[in-house]
Amino acid sequence: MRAHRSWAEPWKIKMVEPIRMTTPEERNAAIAEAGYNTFLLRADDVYIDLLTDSGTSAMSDRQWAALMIGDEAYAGASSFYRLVDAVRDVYGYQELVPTHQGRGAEHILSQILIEPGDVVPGNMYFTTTRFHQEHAGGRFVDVIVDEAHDPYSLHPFKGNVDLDKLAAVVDTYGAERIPYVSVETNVNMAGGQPVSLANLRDVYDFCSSRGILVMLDATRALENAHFIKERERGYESWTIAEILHEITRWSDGATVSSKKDNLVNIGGFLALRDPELARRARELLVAFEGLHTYGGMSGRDMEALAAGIREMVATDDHVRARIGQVAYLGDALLKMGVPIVQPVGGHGVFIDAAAVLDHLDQDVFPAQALTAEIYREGGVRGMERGIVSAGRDPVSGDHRRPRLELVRLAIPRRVYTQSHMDVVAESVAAVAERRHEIGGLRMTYEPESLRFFQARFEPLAS
Ligand code: P61
Repeated sequence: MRAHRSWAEPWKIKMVEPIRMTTPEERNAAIAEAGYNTFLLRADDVYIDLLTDSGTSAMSDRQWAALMIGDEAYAGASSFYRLVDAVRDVYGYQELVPTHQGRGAEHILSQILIEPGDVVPGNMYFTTTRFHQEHAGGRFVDVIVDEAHDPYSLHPFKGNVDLDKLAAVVDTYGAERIPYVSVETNVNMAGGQPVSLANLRDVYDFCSSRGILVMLDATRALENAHFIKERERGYESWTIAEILHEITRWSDGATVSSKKDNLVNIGGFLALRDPELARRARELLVAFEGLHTYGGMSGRDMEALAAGIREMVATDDHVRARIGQVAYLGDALLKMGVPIVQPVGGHGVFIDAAAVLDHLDQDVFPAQALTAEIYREGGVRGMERGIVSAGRDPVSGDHRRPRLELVRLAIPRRVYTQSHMDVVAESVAAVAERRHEIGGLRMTYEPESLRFFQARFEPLAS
């Protein structure tokens, strides 16, 4: 029998950034000061920062070198054209509309396509995506498969669109009220769960025959491609680059936050096939983001982004190691008996806060409380992904009550080591052990939209 062989990252570390462990007293003070919201902590008070995988990746030496050749011309910078080429080669879209980050692209897309009263079906909401759809006068309707709402369903493609649900939405509202279907790759709020190629093809066939566009949120399409290679029959021997092309093939365009797969700290884009749609997008772009050849990024940002896009598909080992690290943390937590969303997704591990704190009602924000407690325990910063993130229904004004009440530990790319993951797992397990001592929270300040970013809380008197 062949001995087990470990994998390792296809890079070595050239530069380090010191981090500091704080004392329990410092952390108690910091989290109280932050209103029990990890978004409001100072990064200096955090030991291992798993708040997000967005804009937190480590760039490669090639990307840093690319920064130096950034062309800062206001119009027509050579860096822009290098970015256009990278997006065409790697994603296969001809029309590039650069934006400062993902939500800039969502804003432009929503404004050019959505009319007041329209309905936008999608495979689970994402906070900023839904905000921009509603801001444009539309309404988001969830058409993801039921399994996505079940933390323990082992369905290999929990990001899939349920075609029956989609057909029912089209029957109810009519195709003319549906400007596009929004399909997210590696669905963030479901736990980083992939969509299969078969499903993408079916959705595209269904929509194109009814004159409905399909717009991908391709923010984590690379990570989705990895799961297709691992789980979908017929693609085992395809390269990640080939699978990525196949993903985007079944769409009319995409919004991308380049702060994730693309390995940069800032940037994003809207990519389209239709030149006329792109023309309309550029008209808005110059008002909201910047000129159509930079859209909110500097020349050096675009240069590093073009390099990041090529680098992410240069070797399949990159994404394998990235997701391998996420799986490592997931396995460690499972071994310690911590309930997490399964299968473990692409960009982080999602703890089932409803199960850990099953003595708390959803109205006292169990995931928010658990996130704060994980920080207090060992300086590890995660993020609430439950009732606080879901916000209120704009019509009824009530809390939306998602079935998933989660704490997300998102892993930045190429930043932390396996030992950091061990420390995180031990720290979370220690919190889970004293779960009965953990009480709920009361919201003391609630912003009107995207409340989770800046809301404040205090512990309920026990
Ligand atoms: C994140 F708490 N994600 O996961 P922008 N689409 C998708 C995203 O994941 C995404 C954007 C669009 C973040 C940052 C963040 O509720 C939150 O470049 C699938 O951030 O504008 C961003 O891209 C938006 C954290 C965003 C949140 C919204 O951590």
